[in-house]
Amino acid sequence: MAAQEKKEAKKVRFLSGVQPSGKLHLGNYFGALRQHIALQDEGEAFYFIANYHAMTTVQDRGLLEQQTLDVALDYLALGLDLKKAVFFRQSDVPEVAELAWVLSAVTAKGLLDRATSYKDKVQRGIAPSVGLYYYPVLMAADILIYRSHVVPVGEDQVQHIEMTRDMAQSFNRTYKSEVFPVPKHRLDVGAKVPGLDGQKMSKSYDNTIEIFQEGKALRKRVMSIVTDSTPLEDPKDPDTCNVFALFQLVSSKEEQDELAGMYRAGNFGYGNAKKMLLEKIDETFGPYREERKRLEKDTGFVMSVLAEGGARARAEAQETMKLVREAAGLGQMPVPAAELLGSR
Ligand code: AQP
Repeated sequence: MAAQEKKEAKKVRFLSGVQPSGKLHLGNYFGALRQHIALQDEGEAFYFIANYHAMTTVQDRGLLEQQTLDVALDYLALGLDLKKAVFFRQSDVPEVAELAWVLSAVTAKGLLDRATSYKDKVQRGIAPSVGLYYYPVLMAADILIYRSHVVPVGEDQVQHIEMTRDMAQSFNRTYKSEVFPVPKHRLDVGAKVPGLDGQKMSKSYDNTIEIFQEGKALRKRVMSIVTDSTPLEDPKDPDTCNVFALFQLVSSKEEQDELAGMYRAGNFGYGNAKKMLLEKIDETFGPYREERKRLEKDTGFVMSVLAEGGARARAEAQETMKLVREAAGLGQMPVPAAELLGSR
């Protein structure tokens, strides 16, 4: 790449987040985290732990704190480089809630009514709170407050990015400004990873294989992947099998061709395919497990990383909010109350 092109590429800003709503799983990894970590070398990367979002389902203080720490440990163990990426907790940038309100005023209710993720979640029994309904507006604020260009996500989030584009354009149009770039989504190969039951792998569906599960617990999960009832001796179709879909994420093209051949030849049971999958999962994530265990003993370090990332992210967010306030006629950013009162 020529020096000038490299300089241009550096200007792209990536932003993404993951909810601390449970243990991260292969869907989160292959849909999101893997590309987050790869993209830290391609531009400016901002990644956050979406603890405000998780409040719609996690309403226990200790659990939210623990799961937030777990997400941080996962990212760091998997190779997030703090010299390259800004990594922080969503709640360390409270300005994002202010921007969500501003955006809600220029967003048609009908846009949110069309959100399929909200409908799916409610159908699955998650309480239909105002917060859950409002999720796409807060997510748009998460993206726009850093004036991000590209949002690396899994397929389930694409509709929310489309909504973010609408909200950015609506704000710019309403206030005759160009405060927000209109961001795009980015998908990886694992854009829709199936769970044990063949539906989208999801923390809230109890159908996950966790990234850092190992030993007996991992084996139990892999062995419980749902397959059809084709008899052992009959040929099988790899393209409709959940085990094969997951195997494709952790293996080479040659290994996939070999396993597909075994399926089609018959006299090969799903149990054997599951064992091969288990081996590949161990091979893929084994090297990161030791690093995670090491970091678990140093949570002070992890918390300090988040605090520093939060300060860097907040500085950026406050710059955007100055522009937003000016464009919308909301006045200047308020001086901290203690500072103001102290000077009287
Ligand atoms: N099955 C999946 N395949 C591909 N990508 C996925 N992602 C989630 N599941 C899959 C991507 O992971 C990122 C973080 O997701 P999230 O935690 O913010 O929320 P989510 O999409 O709602 O993930 P879950 O696991 O389904 O969480 P719950 O059950 O709490 O709602 C996103 O980029 C997402 O696309």
